[in-house]
Amino acid sequence: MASTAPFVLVAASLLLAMTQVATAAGTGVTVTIDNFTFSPADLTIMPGTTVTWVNNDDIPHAVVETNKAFRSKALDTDDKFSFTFNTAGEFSYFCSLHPHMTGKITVKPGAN
Ligand SMILES: [Cu+2]
Repeated sequence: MASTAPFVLVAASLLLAMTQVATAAGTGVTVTIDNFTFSPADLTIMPGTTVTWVNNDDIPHAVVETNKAFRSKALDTDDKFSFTFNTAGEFSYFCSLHPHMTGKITVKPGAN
């Protein structure tokens, strides 16, 4: 079935592109807060990556890790909060002002 090959190729390169964005080492990744939602809500990064949350909503939000690994102040519109993840693991977080807002950062074990 040669006709399925182009679709498989597109799907594979799309997957590769997504993976590269999410796992770039030693760089910065942005999580936007918009309409009471963290985006992306589920993010996988390499150790050493700095994640910056940006509040695009017109009401305050705060980013708090479940086990207190990090905690932002209340972020007004356009305020930012950054945290550098140096250790592998899973970090679940929520908005302390709206606890139904949740997200997760997964830090992969280092390649070295
Ligand atoms: Cu909030």
